[in-house]
Amino acid sequence: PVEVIRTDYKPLKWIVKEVELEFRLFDGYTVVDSTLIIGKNPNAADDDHNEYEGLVLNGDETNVKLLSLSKDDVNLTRDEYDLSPGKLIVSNVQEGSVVKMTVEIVPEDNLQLSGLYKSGGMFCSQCEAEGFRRITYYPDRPDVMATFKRVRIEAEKAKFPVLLSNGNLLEEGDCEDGKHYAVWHDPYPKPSYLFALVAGDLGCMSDTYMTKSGRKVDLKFYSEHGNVSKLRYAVESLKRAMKWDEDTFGLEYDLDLFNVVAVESFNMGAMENKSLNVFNISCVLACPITSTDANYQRVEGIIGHEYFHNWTGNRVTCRDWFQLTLKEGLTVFRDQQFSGQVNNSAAVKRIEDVLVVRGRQFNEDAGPMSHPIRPDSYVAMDNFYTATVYRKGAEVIRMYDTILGSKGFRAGMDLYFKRHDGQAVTCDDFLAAMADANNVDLSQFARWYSTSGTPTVTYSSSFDAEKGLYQLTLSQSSRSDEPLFIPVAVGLMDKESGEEVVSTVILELKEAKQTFDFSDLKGNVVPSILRNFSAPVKLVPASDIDESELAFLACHDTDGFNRWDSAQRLYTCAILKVMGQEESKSTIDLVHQTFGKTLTDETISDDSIRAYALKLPSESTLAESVEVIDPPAIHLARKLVMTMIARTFQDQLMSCYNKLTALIEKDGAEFNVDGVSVGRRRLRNVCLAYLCSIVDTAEEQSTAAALATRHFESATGMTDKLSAFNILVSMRGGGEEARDAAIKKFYEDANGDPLVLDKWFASQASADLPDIIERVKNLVAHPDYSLEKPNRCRSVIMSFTMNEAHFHDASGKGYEFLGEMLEKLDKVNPKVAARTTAGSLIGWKRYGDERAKKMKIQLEKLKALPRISNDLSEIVAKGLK
Ligand code: HT7
Ligand code: ZN
Repeated sequence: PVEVIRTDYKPLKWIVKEVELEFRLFDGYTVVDSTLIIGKNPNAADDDHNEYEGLVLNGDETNVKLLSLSKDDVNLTRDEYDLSPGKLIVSNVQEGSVVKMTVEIVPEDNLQLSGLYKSGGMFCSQCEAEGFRRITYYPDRPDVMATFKRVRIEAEKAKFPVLLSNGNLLEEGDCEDGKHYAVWHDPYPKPSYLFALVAGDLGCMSDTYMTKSGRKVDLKFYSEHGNVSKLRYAVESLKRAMKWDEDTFGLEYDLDLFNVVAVESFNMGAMENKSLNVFNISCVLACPITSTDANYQRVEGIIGHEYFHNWTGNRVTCRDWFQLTLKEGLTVFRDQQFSGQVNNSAAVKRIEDVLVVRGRQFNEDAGPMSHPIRPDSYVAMDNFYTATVYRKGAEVIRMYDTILGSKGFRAGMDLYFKRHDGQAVTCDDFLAAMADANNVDLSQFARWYSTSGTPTVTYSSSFDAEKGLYQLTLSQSSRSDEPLFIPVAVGLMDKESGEEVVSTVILELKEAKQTFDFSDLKGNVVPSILRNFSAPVKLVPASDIDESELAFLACHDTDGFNRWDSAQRLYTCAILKVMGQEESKSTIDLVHQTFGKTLTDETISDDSIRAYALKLPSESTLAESVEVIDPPAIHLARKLVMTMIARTFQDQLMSCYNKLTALIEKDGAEFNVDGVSVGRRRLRNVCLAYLCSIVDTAEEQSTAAALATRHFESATGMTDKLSAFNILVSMRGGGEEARDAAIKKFYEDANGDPLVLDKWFASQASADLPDIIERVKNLVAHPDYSLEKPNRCRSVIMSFTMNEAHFHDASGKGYEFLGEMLEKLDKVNPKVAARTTAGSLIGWKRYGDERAKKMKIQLEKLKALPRISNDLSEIVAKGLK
């Protein structure tokens, strides 16, 4: 495997200016003809030391069979071009040379789902990052932006009535032998990774959107015929996203047609191909019976995300793949803002996003896959579509917004588009636009792009009552040799009254240590630091944590995010003390005070906020707070604290549950995903989880099982049904019968729906049962299980690896099972195998010697596989370092 190094970037000497493609889709194979108009790269100076003189085309020879090649209408013989693994070099090209070729591919055999492949009966493509080279030979890199002048698709009409590609439909018609064709033209030059093709027998939901400058855009959403009605929410989400981007950034859609296609077999969530977005069905289909509120939110967020890429990614793209965060970090930030501003409360959305950063990105950054948001090297680019590039990348963009203010940020965005529309650029170009538009020096801020790891900000304070002076000292430590520019949002709360006396200010922490003064205070204060999670850092006190301050903020903070966060930190203290068998009475008392106040405080108007503030931190979040992770111990301690709280507040929880049930029933049958309805369901389900955690005796088990069963059976939508199911699958003793009945019923109700079956598998793989490994083995032997469907694979294997207490069973059986699965999966879909490994085995160093040894054995076994893929071998090699 070849390692690509960021600083080795060189522009190509020869590029493609225009391209024509013809796809003839046969049963069992596809023929692809291409015509490339070649030009000299204006971005390559004559003295650039290009590696090659000729036209360099990438191609995956294991997937693409070259049938013929010509230059300027003269067939080239084998000695007139250089074909080596991964590359085809055509020499003696000039400005305007015409290179033509014909290749054959077999989409039916393409189980990696990169390039052109089949999902069910339909053809679809996935070209990012380097899939186009699995379709034909081409300069498959993002800095080659060509006009795709004509893309002709020909296929059997009865089986593939819908033929789609990027841009506008130029022509369509019938051919002989029951075939038909369509010709597409995309006026916007684009890199090959944004090319897409779809052919299938699909149903369509159509709508229109009028842009603010009066362009009428046809919106066409395609799926299997039976699922068309489930596209409505995605269509409405798209219209909201189009409007939001116009209102917020002045960005309009630039073609008359926008297509979206739902595909079952897909490696990731969705893909922003120009005017032809392709979506995993899990991110586009939604209906109350099959989708949870979280599913609806995901549809809205990802529809927004892919649409926003039209400007941040497509119109302005990346020069090379090291710049991936340029488009992904920025677009995630944009989709987060969109979701927070449309429908949902901004604080709730912020909590949800920070949970992902802390739960996944911090963990990634603490392990062997740690990398800066702009990585320095890669072997398989697909391994770098990471939480760091996406989520930490979005936090970095958010910091520009925090530092410059929303007006300054908008000015920076405007300048970025003015300078770079139609170009392939770098993260430095983005930073320069932000700096120049605001006339500020952001050179220190640039360190965020090259620094891996999670920085720590330490705080201490003093108060001089006589002077009314409060001094807050912040210091930073990170892997950067020089200090980072960290915006720290701070507010001050009066200790006596609980009122906010200093509202949010942004402190610019630019040195290793800085003291900030707050004067004219009437009394001592409690600081609320890092409000709204203003920087992706760990915040720690210089001395022992003050639990009563946490309880104070959890009850009084006016910043919704920090109020929630303080409660989380307090719960964490309690759980860790229980785990370490330390004296915990005073902490538990504070937890009870906080929980009781949160449950009943009438000033909390949003039930989602209340629900999140009542929930204990997840096991993976708790793992971030310990040196050596012992998952069963974390699991047990969390469970003990949960049950303790549930017993203390059993009556209040039950009455809250009943009150919400009455409100929900009063609303009647109509299903809504507005903030109020979602909040009610969320809070009611949190109450249910607490109530059902009281299961120490057989009698309590049957009581809990009866409550969960009632919830399950009376559920009118998937949110409630799945919440109850997730509880029922772990029932033991007096709850076993209810558990088995629910498993049977959920399966029957699914009636073969793949997204519901995924939930059925995932929930069982996440169960807290002593024989879980045997159960998971049975799940992978189930007739509905398939390694060839990434969603199904994730629902069992990834869910099991996230079932930390059992996956990390001291016997090592969980690791052995995973090792066997990965060996099989790597032969089918190496990209999913690599992702699963990155998310599970490679963090072994943090799990203590005994577990580490056993996890490592599995990595060694994978390393020794005779035909391990590049994708997996990169992760395994990093994991073993
Ligand atoms: N830009 C898209 C990335 C993507 C992808 C990457 C590698 C392999 C398969 C893939 N499918 C989609 C998705 C996005 O961030 O919008
Ligand atoms: Zn994206």
